[in-house]
Amino acid sequence: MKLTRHSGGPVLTPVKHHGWENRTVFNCGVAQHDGKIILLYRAQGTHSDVSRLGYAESLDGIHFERAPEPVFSPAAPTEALGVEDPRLTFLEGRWQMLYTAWSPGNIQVALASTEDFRTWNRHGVVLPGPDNKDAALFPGKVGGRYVMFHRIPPAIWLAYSDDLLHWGDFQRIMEPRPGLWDALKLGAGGPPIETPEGWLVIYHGVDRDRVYRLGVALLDRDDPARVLHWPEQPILEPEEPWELNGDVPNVVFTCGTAEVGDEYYVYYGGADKVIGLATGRKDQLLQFAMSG
Ligand code: BMA
Repeated sequence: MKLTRHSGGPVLTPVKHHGWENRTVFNCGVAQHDGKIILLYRAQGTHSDVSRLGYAESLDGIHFERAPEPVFSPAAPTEALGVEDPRLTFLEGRWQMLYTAWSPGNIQVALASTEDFRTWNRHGVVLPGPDNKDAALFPGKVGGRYVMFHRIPPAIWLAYSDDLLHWGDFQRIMEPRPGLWDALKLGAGGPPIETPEGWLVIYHGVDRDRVYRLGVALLDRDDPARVLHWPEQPILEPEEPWELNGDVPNVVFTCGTAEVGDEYYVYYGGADKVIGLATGRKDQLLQFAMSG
């Protein structure tokens, strides 16, 4: 099974007259809020490598209106080099955003929360570096605790918490698979999706040629450290010109999925420069996940 690309090409591209997003717009967290699909996306201008987060909203998931200014920018020494790759989960009555906080020599996981995507409570670094990223919160407690994915190279890990701020009980759950397309390193995509069969994870894998592809796995509902199914084939790989060439070549990279009717809408960065959309029937993706 492969995801199907939206036929109109990327749904979001850099804007020439916005200095903060005239070079790249890519990896985006996804929220479904007030009948809209909202993307909080990573953006860079040509004047610096620092990433900020832009806001775009849509009624149909395809045509987006964007805010003229970033809605979240670096505001602490821990994120002096940029705020990157947000993942959004609704918990405790607010949108919780885990993101990569980048500062010299340190890549850490930070948390901020919001009700309106404009005003933020910044909770600071929740997982220290020197190299920890690709963090996403599960959409509910499991066994009475909050759970998150994170990535200490090269594997996907879980961490648990009672209050979203203090994390522990770290568990390494998905390792690179020698000889396959995810042989070098892995990272979770967006929050896992709850299904009757378990937690559906869409993740990225990197091979020795540094090609980024997307794949799926299914985790046990009650003990997500148990990987139940893990097919060998990817569900999306760079093929389009704007996935093969951009700011970083050969990359498809997701931070979130929306559920629209009987389909998943997977939003992803193409070559670290534009945002694409690929969709798949829910039943087919779950069946594929369980085939591995
Ligand atoms: C990863 C992250 C992503 C990026 C990818 C490909 O390490 O930094 O934000 O999309 O590399 O460059």
